[in-house]
Amino acid sequence: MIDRVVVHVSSGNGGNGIVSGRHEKYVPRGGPDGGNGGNGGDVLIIAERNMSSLARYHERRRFVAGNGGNGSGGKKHGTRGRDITVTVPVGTEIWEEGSDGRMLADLDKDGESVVVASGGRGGRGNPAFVSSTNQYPLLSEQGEAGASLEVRLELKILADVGLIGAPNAGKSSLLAAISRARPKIAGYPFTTLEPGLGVVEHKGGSFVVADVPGLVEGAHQGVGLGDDFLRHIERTRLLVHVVDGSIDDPVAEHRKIDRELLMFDPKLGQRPQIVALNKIDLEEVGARAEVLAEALGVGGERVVPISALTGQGVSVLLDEMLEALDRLSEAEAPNVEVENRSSRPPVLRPRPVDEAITIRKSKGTFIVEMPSVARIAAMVDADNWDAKLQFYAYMRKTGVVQALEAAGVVTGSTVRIDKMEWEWV
Ligand SMILES: Nc1nc2c(ncn2[C@@H]2O[C@H](COP(=O)(O)OP(=O)(O)OP(=O)(O)O)[C@@H](O)[C@H]2O)c(=O)[nH]1
Ligand SMILES: [Mg+2]
Repeated sequence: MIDRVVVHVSSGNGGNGIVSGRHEKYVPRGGPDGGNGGNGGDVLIIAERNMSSLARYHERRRFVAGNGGNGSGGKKHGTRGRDITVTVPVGTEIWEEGSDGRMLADLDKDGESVVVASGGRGGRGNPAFVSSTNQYPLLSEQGEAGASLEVRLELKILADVGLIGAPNAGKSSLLAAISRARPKIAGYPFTTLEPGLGVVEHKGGSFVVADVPGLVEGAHQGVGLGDDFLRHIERTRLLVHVVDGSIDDPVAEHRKIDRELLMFDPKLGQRPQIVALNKIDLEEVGARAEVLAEALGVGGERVVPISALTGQGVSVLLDEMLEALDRLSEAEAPNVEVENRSSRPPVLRPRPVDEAITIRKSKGTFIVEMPSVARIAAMVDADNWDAKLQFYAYMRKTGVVQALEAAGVVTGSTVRIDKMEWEWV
């Protein structure tokens, strides 16, 4: 089973750099002092081993990081935008949504992360434009826009908990009681033909439970529905053995099934197990529940009397399941990993592309497409002749003027960069 969800992520815009500290005779040490804009926040996705499904993202699908603050005078830089971290289970693949979307990352280690949307860089303030020929720049840079994209998260779900038990014991009823799964439930054996999964959310934790067809004597040799589905529970970490309290000898039945497991795979026989003594809502079961629980627990297993039908005892069972899984996670986590948590795997960051100058001609207007220059154009004070002259010099330095001339710009042509439009002289 694959859990799949598409989320929308947006990184923050960079703040603007500003022009400040103009050269005026009465300002002491009045050099350029416009602050840089702060970088926009990133959206990161990080793998976390205590998560087991993407269930929460079926409800919350938009993740927007914060914008960087604008710079201000006195070389005060803008604040950095707030990052947003999306946690996913270990094993989640991150894809760019769309027909030709590529895989951005395969987060298969705890703590591994990827930046799916980098925050826009903050624009530089005017001190960055100081050169030997220009001591008092009137240019600054607009913050880079953040990125917006749709990202598909995909997780192959492995169940944490396997529900086992004899046919008709109430395994599917229990799955229905604790998750949103809606398996077929009926009063005859072998109602369940295929394993089904449900995601359980309980007290802030979440885990995946697999419901499998009932087990009978000889199952390990293919009796009943065969042993195919047993493979599904081989990879679970915890078993919940559902025992029907209303049959003649629940204790013998429980033992019989444990033996089957052991014969199918000795490792399954050693898997931690919680016994759910089911159907205690029935009078005859309720009356002997205590005696049965004691007999079922002689091997040291936890026994929780429940009714999958009325919900009685189910929350106690969930507490026990969550606790057992937490204990297992602790035991499974190798010590080195804990020690190394501060030196997490490196953050994967998509490489920025190199920039080219593109000149487009539309209805007689020459349109310059070059983001780095456009960001400066966006900040030019159109009423300030000196600033415009400086911008022209900057365009010459970056090769824009040459590119425009090569494209056929002549005196009188209209040129546009970003919002700025003027007549070529
Ligand atoms: N009274 C009572 N009946 C229950 C309870 N849990 C399940 N049942 C009934 O027991 C029957 C079998 O339930 P299922 O949930 O289909 O049992 P199962 O273990 O999934 O059965 P298979 O899929 O055939 O192995 C149904 O008639 C249920 O309504 C319970 O707590 N109390
Ligand atoms: Mg069933």
